[in-house]
Amino acid sequence: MGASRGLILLTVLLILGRATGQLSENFYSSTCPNVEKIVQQAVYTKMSQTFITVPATLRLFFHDCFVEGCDASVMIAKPTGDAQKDAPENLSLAGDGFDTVIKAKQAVEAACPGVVSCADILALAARDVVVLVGGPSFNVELGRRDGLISEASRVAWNLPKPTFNLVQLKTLFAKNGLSQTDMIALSGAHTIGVSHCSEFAYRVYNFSASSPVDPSLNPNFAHQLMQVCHPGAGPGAVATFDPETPQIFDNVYYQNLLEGRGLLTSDEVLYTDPASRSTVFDFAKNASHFRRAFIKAMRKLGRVGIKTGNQGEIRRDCTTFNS
Ligand code: HEM
Ligand SMILES: *[C@@H]1O[C@H](CO)[C@@H](O)[C@H](O)[C@H]1NC(C)=O
Ligand SMILES: *[C@@H]1O[C@H](CO)[C@@H](O)[C@H](O)[C@H]1NC(C)=O
Ligand SMILES: CC(=O)N[C@H]1CO[C@H](CO)[C@@H](O)[C@@H]1O
Repeated sequence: MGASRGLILLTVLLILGRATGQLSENFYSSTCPNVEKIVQQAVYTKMSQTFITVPATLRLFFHDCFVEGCDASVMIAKPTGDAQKDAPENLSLAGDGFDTVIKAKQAVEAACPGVVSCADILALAARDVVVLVGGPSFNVELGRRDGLISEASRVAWNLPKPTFNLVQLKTLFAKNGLSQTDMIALSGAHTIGVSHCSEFAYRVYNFSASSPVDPSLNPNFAHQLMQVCHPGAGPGAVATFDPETPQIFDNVYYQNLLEGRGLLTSDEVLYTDPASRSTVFDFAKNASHFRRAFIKAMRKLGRVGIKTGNQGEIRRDCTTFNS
């Protein structure tokens, strides 16, 4: 193909891309050129106050994208108490994730008012927290608009449950355009952060089973979990997903699965099910394979259910709709 025909084709593709509502990495290059630096600075400041910023922000991005799409609908607070974040399935999203986005938005508004969506700020912040704890860096596509719907009642069937088996996990991720490999790579986010006992204690205290301890659990690990989640432990009791390196974004999560040290059923099943085992094994043995797959999956996650063009709005305050 001649160079000029190639150029015309490229131009046509670019125009079509815009028309069909695609994102682009340089979306704010003329309207808010420093947006990435501003968000990164706000994330860094927040993280130096509390480490919870890191897991909380990453998880918030996932929940935002899986319910209504990546449109900051998870950020909305309503006086009626029936916004997305109020659903029981928000599984106690830590307040520091919300606070990170609110602080970053304030800093961005001071430089370029009314231009950058909360959805894009959350996507940037999710990348930044991963980088801050040793995870892979990558370019974030931008141009999302903020959504106009946030309903608690629409959360339940859109988020995975910790009791899910491989087919259930695969089905839900496929509904969002994510492959089994994407799902396994994104589950690697469980290399940081914690879970409350309520999400997994049944794996060590199931008194209706002939053996109350899930046989796929490593016996020593099961013993630790029984101590953390003993029947007198309060509702605040938590266990780290990756007890080895809970504050480092590495592939130890997968190495733990090989040893029966997956905290949730939905973690361990990735290794116990022969249909996904080889990918877990690969990520456990080769950190760069995991990092590459995680980047690809995060960029795909960031395209789920996006609003572009004149859909939605650019919220002034991330926690309320413009009115
Ligand atoms: C594959 C299906 C998934 C299931 C069933 C699941 C479930 C859970 C559960 C039950 C918790 C504990 C919540 C609590 O007790 O406070 C949790 C925490 C967490 N999840 Fe997931 N998750 C999944 C995928 C993901 C994905 C794709 C990401 C991000 C890319 C993610 C990021 C996190 C993080 C960072 C935490 C720790 C939060 C904290 O320490 O505050 N998870 N997840
Ligand atoms: C407990 O074990 C029983 C018998 O194996 C099983 O049917 C049930 O689903 C288990 N409960 C939980 C919460 O996993
Ligand atoms: C990971 O895989 C790449 C090729 O995909 C290879 O070059 C590299 O040596 C592997 N690293 C380890 C630690 O096995
Ligand atoms: C951060 C946040 O809004 N968490 C809420 C999650 O849902 C429970 C009720 O199920 C609320 O009590 C939390 O405040």
